[in-house]
Parts: sequence; C-alpha cells; structure tokens
Amino acid sequence: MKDNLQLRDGKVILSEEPLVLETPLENLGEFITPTKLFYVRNHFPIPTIDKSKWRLRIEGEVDKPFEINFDELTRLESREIPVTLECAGNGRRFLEPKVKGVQWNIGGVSNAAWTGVPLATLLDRAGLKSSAIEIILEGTDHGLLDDPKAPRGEINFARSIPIKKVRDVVLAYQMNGVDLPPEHGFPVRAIVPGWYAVASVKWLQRIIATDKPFNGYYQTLDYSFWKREGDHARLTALSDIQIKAVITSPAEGETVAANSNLRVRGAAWTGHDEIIKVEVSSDNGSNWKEARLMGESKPNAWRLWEFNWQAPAKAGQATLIARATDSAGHTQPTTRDADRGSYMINHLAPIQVDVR
Ligand SMILES: Nc1nc2c(c(=O)[nH]1)N[C@H]1C(S)=C(S)[C@@H](COP(=O)(O)O)O[C@H]1N2
Ligand SMILES: [Mo]
Repeated sequence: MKDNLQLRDGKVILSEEPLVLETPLENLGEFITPTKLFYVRNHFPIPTIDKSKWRLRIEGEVDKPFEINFDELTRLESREIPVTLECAGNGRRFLEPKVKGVQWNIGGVSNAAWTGVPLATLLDRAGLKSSAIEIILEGTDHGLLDDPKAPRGEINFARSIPIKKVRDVVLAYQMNGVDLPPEHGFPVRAIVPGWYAVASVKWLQRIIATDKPFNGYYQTLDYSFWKREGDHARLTALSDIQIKAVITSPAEGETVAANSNLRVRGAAWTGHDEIIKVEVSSDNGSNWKEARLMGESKPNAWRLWEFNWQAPAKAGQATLIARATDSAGHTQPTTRDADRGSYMINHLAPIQVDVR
C-alpha cells in the first residue's frame, strides 16, 4: 500500500465527515473480512442509539402496525448468512474522465456473516395489504444535503425495495457473531443480498409499506443510472450488483521477480446466482487462463480465487486482468457504459506490475 494514505483502524480514510473508510487491498483476501477492517460508507453523522430505548416501527399499508424493541426482535427466529456488501461507486478511481464522488480504489467491498430476522417475519406479523408495492427502509441518520436539487431541510437516509425482494432481506443485529458496531448500523440494519449496499439501510428506525413507488433522494438524484429502453433512457434506481473480479495480490505497481512463479490472488462476486469461472489474462486480453476457485460457493458472498503465473523473463511492465463469469451467464464488459454515470464500475480493469 502507498505510504501517503491516511489510515484509521487500518482502513484508508476517504472522508472524515461523513465518515468513509476503504478496506485496504491486503485485507480483501480472506473470506470473512474482520469487522474492524470492513469498509464504511456513511452520508450523515453516526447516530448515537441506546439499545434499550430503540424501537423499530412497521407501518403503512399493513393491517396491524406495530413497534418492536431490541429484546423482542432478537428473540425471534434468526438466520446467519455471509453476504458481500459493495458500494455502487467502488472502483470509481479508475473512471476516465474523472467523475465526482468518493474516489474508491477497489476496497469499497467487504464480506461478513450477518445474523438477523427475516424482514418477512415482521411484515407477516403486521399483515401486509395487497395494495403494498414497495417497502421503505428508513434509517435514524439525517442531515442537510449540499445539493441544490435535494429537498429543503433535513432528510433521513432511506431506500425502498420492491415486494418481490422482501424474502431475501434480513434485519441484522450481529456482524461476525457480535453486536453491530456503531458505524455499521447499531443496533439493527437491513442486509439486502445481491444488491448494491446502498439498499442495506443502517440504523433502522421505520419500515413503511407503500402503495406508490418511493422516489426518495437516494434512489433518484443519487444512486441511480440511465437505463435505455428503446428510444428512451429512464432514470432507474441501482439494484443488482454487477459481476466483478478484482486482483488483490500482487498490488498495482508491485515489483515482481522476472521469470518467477507467482500466485495471483483475488476475489469475485455477482448479484446473480453464483460465480462459476474466473480467468486471468497476462497479454492484455488476447488469451485467458482459468483460475482456481477456493472454498465453497455461497450465494451472495464473494468467492476467493488463485492463479499461478509465470512472470515474464524480460524486465519491464506486465499487465494482469481478471474476468469473472456467473451461472446466469453474465461476464464483465470490456468497455465502460457511460449511462452508468459514476456507478456500477465492473468493466475489465488491468493492473500493472513491474518485472525486474
Ligand atoms: N442509514 C444509512 N444506511 C446506509 C448508508 C447511510 O449513509 N445511512 N450508506 C449506504 C451505503 S451507500 C453503503 S455502501 C453501505 C455501507 O455499509 P457499511 O458502512 O456497513 O460498509 O451502507 C448503506 N446504508
Ligand atoms: Mo455505497
């Protein structure tokens, strides 16, 4: 890692207020990211919440709105799932020309084991009306936005999911086996597997069933992209994670010995089914060789991989590119689609190493 990076608790500081911390490359190589090293992306100051006073309210298009406290929630049947969270702007630093927004390298992604109660359990108890089309997840965090197009006054962080996505969602109160730390959403956050992490609302305070599409700030003016449909481009909320493979070792610019046998390592993930193949090219994409997938495949969690590479005999620059394929047939695009704006950055990104 470069020496001039500012660190906090081992993570790279991208912003102090709001707090944005990136996971360093060398910590992306374990299946479970240690909680301390898990990336952080906040939009407002971290709310201080007293667990004993915390309540989650379920309301809107339901027959019996109700409130639940922390003890009641944690007594319900729970499940534990490994889920990879990726910020939709992860990799933004590689965009040319440069765009506004947090300049993530590749570490706006991490994987943890989340324990919580299925969202469906609470909606069943409330009795979801047939008029409900979306569920709004609202966080406790709030503030003013530095954007002339934003609503006047303070807003809360909020995001919606369509009813058909409800069955995947978990209301998590533990991360890697212990209470969530404040920066990751204490005491309860949503985990929306397979979607960009913006949907995984932290510091949950309200769950609102609605009969209209929710056009909140964080899914229209922010965290959206232009989807082409025939003659028209429609502003569409970011949802499914796009398939991607990253190289975590060697690092960009690292020196490697000429003619040596190197183990190239990395991670790959997708929002659709499972990763079935990762390939590596060391000749700018003319030839691809299959990498070895490590461990077992777990839905919505990344898959680590390794590849044995014989470094060139001649000194100079060498290029490595990784490319993933999933069981739904998706692979990474070679070029960038401009309609994606500053999000969903998964086009093939070569890294250069210095052969000596
Ligand atoms: N309440 C709330 N939830 C939020 C956010 C936020 O600022 N406030 N940021 C979102 C974004 S953009 C990301 S990438 C993830 C980051 O989760 P983490 O900080 O636990 O890594 O949280 C999402 N959930
Ligand atoms: Mo994000």
